[in-house]
Amino acid sequence: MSIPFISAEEAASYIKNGDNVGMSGFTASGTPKVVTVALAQRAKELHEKGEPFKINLFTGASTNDHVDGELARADAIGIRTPYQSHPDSRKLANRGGMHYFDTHLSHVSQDLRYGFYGDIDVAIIEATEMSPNGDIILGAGLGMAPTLAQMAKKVIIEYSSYYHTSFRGFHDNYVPLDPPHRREIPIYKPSDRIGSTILHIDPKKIIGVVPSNASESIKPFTAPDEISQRIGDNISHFLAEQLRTGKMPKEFLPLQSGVGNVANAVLYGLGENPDIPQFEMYTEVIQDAVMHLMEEGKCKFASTCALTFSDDAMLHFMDNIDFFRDKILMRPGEISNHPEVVRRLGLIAMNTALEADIFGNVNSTHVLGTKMMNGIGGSADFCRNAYLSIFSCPSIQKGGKISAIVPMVSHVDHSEHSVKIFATEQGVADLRGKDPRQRAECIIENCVHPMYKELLWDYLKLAEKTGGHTPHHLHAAFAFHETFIDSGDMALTDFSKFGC
Ligand code: 0RQ
Repeated sequence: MSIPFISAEEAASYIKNGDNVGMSGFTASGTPKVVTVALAQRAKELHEKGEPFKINLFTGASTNDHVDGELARADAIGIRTPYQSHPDSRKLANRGGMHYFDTHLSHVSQDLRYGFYGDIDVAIIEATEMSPNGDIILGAGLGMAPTLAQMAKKVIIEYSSYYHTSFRGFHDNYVPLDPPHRREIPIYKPSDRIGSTILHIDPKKIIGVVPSNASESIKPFTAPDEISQRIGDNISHFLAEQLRTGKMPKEFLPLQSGVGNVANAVLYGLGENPDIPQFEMYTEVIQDAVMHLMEEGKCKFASTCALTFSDDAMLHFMDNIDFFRDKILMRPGEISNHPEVVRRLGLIAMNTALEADIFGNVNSTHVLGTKMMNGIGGSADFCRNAYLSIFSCPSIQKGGKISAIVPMVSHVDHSEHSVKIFATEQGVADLRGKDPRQRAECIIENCVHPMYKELLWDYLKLAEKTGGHTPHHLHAAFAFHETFIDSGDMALTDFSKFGC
């Protein structure tokens, strides 16, 4: 059966108002890059004629400007899940212009198969190789592609010729059976392959193939700043201490690391610490740092959902692809983040907070409790089930007008029950085995910026007057946030008006 080449505009014309559209990829990597631009244009033209046009958008994680950016600017998104990080999409969510529900990345494929969100009308899947019988080789990120290939009623292939060497052999396509037939996910070490290098799509469902030559458009990471470096050093010293004191197996354990500059700096910190042995990763994204650590021999293997390399790093990867062939496996997000595997392998999970409270509850998503930043992503898939869950962030933001440690978080993503270690550039709080009062003392002493230490001791004293197992003074618990809203500076908080 021959599958026709079609234009991006023709492909977009098959997508109808209200369709559930699923897309391959995870972060910018492996996501569509041309059909979505034509789709946004179609939406704008229909809107100009007064006709409604919005799709419901399901992806593996965040995407790129070609997906979230273009479609948000065209006001063409009805429902959005599970994660976004584009400024235009963030704005749309925060003004209530789309129904964004932020959910665990490991859940979304199975929730689709369970029928929670209806059918997938159209899937757009990036392929880097393809045969007429519908066998494809995916690109730099899988996301939900295997589930979409099974479920979608119609499929559009974006055929990328950007990569000059083959990705064949890097993917591990696998879809678990659903309850009550689910079996164990048979991954016992990060390098275990359980699925197929090829993704098969029924050729009868494929509407057409759209050529593309676009890169992932990922900007280079900035060199780690001093604060990120100090956070990285604090975490690597802490982990070396865990090894020395036998709280971690001497072989060390696989690492998971979130995205962003702090996460990149933490990995560099681990790479440079001579007391940290060679390690493996079981994670959802690998960034530039991991590629360098592999070349230096520090990182032996990485299981991931995507290669989130900057464009320059991706070219370097492609030029040296044979070196990486036995060191990287890309899996669907459902498997890269699977709680069963995370618990079995005993991961060291390292993720980032926007704010934490003195008891160790973490807010990773909502600025001042209301404004969505990105979403929970895969952070909870890992942190809840890890051997050691570490959260970190700079102790202050906006030149000190915001303390990242507050009396009570304004939104909870990761509760005190899941957060074992908290780190800032000031130091590390080991919360294991501590009751709420001890946790508060440990966090204030080790992690809070000197500008805010006395204020938080004052709050704890005030809260002690109310008592309880977790001491809080509910009238004063959001005084930091309220002071910031009123005056633009949390440091001006005055607890004396509450009787401190
Ligand atoms: O603002 O952009 O105006 O400078 O928030 O802060 O310190 O640069 O942090 O880029 O590492 O992102 C939690 C958002 C951290 C991210 C979060 C302001 C700050 C700055 C960004 P500017 P930083 P990062 C794997 C795992 C959840 C998902 C996850 C995230 C901007 O790590 O989305 O973990 N995590 N996924 O000034 C007000 C505060 C603030 C604040 C920071 N307390 N109040 N503003 N900012 N703290 C990835 C996947 O799942 C794919």
